[in-house]
Amino acid sequence: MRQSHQLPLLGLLLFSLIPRQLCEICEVSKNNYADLNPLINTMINSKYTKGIQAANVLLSLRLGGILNQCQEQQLIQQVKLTVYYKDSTLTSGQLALAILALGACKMPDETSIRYPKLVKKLRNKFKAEIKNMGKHNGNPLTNYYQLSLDVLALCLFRGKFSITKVAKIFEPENKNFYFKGQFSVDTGAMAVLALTCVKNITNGKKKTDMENLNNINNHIKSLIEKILSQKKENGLLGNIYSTGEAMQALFVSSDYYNESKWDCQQTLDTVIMEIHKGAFRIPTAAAQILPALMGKTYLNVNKDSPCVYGPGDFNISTVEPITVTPPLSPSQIQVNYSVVIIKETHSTTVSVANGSVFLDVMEAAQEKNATLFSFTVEERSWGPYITSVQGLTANNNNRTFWELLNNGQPLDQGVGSYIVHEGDNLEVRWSTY
Ligand code: CBY
Repeated sequence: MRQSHQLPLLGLLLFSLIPRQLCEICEVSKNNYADLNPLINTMINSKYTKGIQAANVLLSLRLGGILNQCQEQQLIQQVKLTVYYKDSTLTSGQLALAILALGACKMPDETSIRYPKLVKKLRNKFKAEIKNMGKHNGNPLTNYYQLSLDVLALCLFRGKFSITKVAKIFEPENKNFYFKGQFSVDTGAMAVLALTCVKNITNGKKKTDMENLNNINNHIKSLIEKILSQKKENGLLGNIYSTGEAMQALFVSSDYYNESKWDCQQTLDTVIMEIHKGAFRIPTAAAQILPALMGKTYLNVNKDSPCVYGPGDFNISTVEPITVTPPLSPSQIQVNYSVVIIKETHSTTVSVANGSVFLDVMEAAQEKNATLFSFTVEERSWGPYITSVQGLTANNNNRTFWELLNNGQPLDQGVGSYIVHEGDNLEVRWSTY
């Protein structure tokens, strides 16, 4: 009799001792905020936060409540300059990101940002994306990651857009969710955030709204399934660089999957390990992972909610970010490099200093033979991006790009960050995505 009374109590005690492994939002606990310092240092101290990169960084640090007002002012100034002076050259997603960053929260004496004007500009850029899809076989000017940022910003800042059109564009089987047949977790995650915002502001009173809501719900469910199907054994979602945004998507859509399908803590532990290995040395990479680690998502952007200022729990050093690269030994290494255009291959072997990146190899090859190995490069938010080789230029209208490979495998880093090793077989290949 007494025993049967004790059993439920024992059960309760055991249950409370089980660590909460499965959760809707898991985040780094305040005691462990030191784990985030490398990310914050990379963002705050980077001399390389140029142009629109500052928007990524500002958005992230504001969501985390990490900046002090002086640091915030500096970044805001940089974003404003980019928006006002580079306006016509900004892509739709870059403008969307700038709006999200500027309006992430409300500063005590905020007056000067004219959101309606910015939002109208974004609407026009979004329209141009759709128009391009009509003209060029369903291919937008940029890509679906940026169209998702557009819809997210339009939705959060009360811009006009057609919900019916959004429901139609973001059909999960659309080719723009895939690169070379592989589902893009980054793109899917951003689309889930955008669609969730649209869902939240749509009331199902009218019949068309009901239909749209139904479609949007189905899209979110299917995108979440696709994201979870890209979960790796160590808990990463897609690769290390898509995991932060995928976590955000999973946070806001916990009604759409069974909690046994995702062990958030495992994902978090792997990401923390990667932080210490130096995986997030690019400011944009650090900016994209941080919000999720602090339990925040881009849906927390709210231009009417007061900004939170730090540093509270952070101990930010003003010294340079620690570089984890081993001290460069003066020795040279040999690597093979090829340019592949359909069936034509041009190869060479070059010698570069130990610790060099892919771009150094391309430069060395170009110096050896400017006809075969000439190339052009453009600065993007993740660093240098190869736009043309041998005068042949990548083009979004026909989904062509210069793919980077080593030993036949596509790289998950760009030319400015992939560190080459002795004997690598590097390749830039004319490809379609
Ligand atoms: N941002 C964007 O518009 C980019 C969106 C994005 C989905 C992005 C990844 C994800 C992100 N979080 O930002 C993206 N890449 C796209 C859309 C593209 C295509 C660009 C053309 C277009 N339609 O807009 C394309 C051509 C398919 C592409 N990425 C190519 C490449 C290769 C670049 C090679 C080159 N020519 O220089 C490369 C290196 C893959 C390869 N092996 O060739 C590549 N991308 C990589 C590795 C990445 C990751 C970068 C990781 C890193 N550490 O540098 C990426 C985060 C990203 C940037 N691409 Co793309 C994806 C990942 O690995 N998780 C919005 C804007 C406002 O900033």
